[in-house]
Amino acid sequence: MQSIKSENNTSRPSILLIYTGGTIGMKRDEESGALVPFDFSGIYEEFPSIKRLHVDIDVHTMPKLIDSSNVQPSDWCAIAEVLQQNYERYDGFVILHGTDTMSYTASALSFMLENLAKPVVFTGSQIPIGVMRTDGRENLITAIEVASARDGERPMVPEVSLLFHSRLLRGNRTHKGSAEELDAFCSPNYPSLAEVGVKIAYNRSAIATPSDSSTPLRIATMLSEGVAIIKLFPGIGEYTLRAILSVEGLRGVVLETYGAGNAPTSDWFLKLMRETVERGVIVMNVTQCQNGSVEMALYETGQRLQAAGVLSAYDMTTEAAITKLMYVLGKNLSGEETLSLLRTPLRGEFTM
Ligand code: ASN
Repeated sequence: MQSIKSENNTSRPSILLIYTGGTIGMKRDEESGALVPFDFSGIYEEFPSIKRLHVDIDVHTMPKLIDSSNVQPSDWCAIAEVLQQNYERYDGFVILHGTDTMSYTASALSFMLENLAKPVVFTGSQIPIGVMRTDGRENLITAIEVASARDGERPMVPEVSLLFHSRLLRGNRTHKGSAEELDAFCSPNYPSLAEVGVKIAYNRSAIATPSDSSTPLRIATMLSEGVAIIKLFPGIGEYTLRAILSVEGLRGVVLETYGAGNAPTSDWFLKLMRETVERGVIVMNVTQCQNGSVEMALYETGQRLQAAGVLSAYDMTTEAAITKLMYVLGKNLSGEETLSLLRTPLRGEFTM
């Protein structure tokens, strides 16, 4: 653990920075020209101004730095364990993560961290830290400010959030919407937790009320395998869909449907959905639209799906739906208890 001590010695919040990889900590490899991760201690040299923040920061570098396209549920568990081991010692946590899958990791962690009462802020960058025009510097510094911000006696943002460019968003509401823009993340169905301008303007009514801080943090590291995402398209074939849905060990599916949760009404399709649900596989209905909610009662095409036993995911992102499935199925509860957790917003991940 590397310590970066603030120059100001009055009572300061303490932050643990957890570095997992991604562009924010990358430099160009001289030989191949590709971006490769470097040791995070190099970032401290890039940002001497961090010393001037009114915060004490320790750095935890994950043993294997990764491009986030390689992230696995085992990495989410490793991050959760670092958080649990250090939970009591710090006021807040900043997780530096690649942007490509940051919304999946932020969503997964939002579920896995039970009784969370402290800020866990994800951030990263589109331009490597070593490049002059990097967006990483602002993102990192603002994330540290957010993680250490207080609202009287309590942390300002006691939940899993994602800070990028000019907005602080609820982690499990985010989606990486742009491969090029610096404003890369959106929160299609939930307002920003804060807008970052000259000041950081917190939207208090959108921020979660903290869990009881006397209840210890629990981490859920049993995440179910056997889940899949299926995106419908006109022409999707029975043979293909049947093959996917009959995979051995399948326990849950996120079905990306059209509009307000609509799907074909052909006999083979509805029969296949019914058979799948009757086999005990959970099918969650998420819309392919950029924003808005599933409302299966609206059209016959949605009603038929509902009658086949498909569950509404309301306005959840695909990232939140698939990670919630992994988390809830990982608990190995009864069918009824599983359905009840899936139908309940656990961390503000959907609005009914
Ligand atoms: N490929 C990188 C990653 O997700 C992209 C980034 O961080 N901007 O790790």
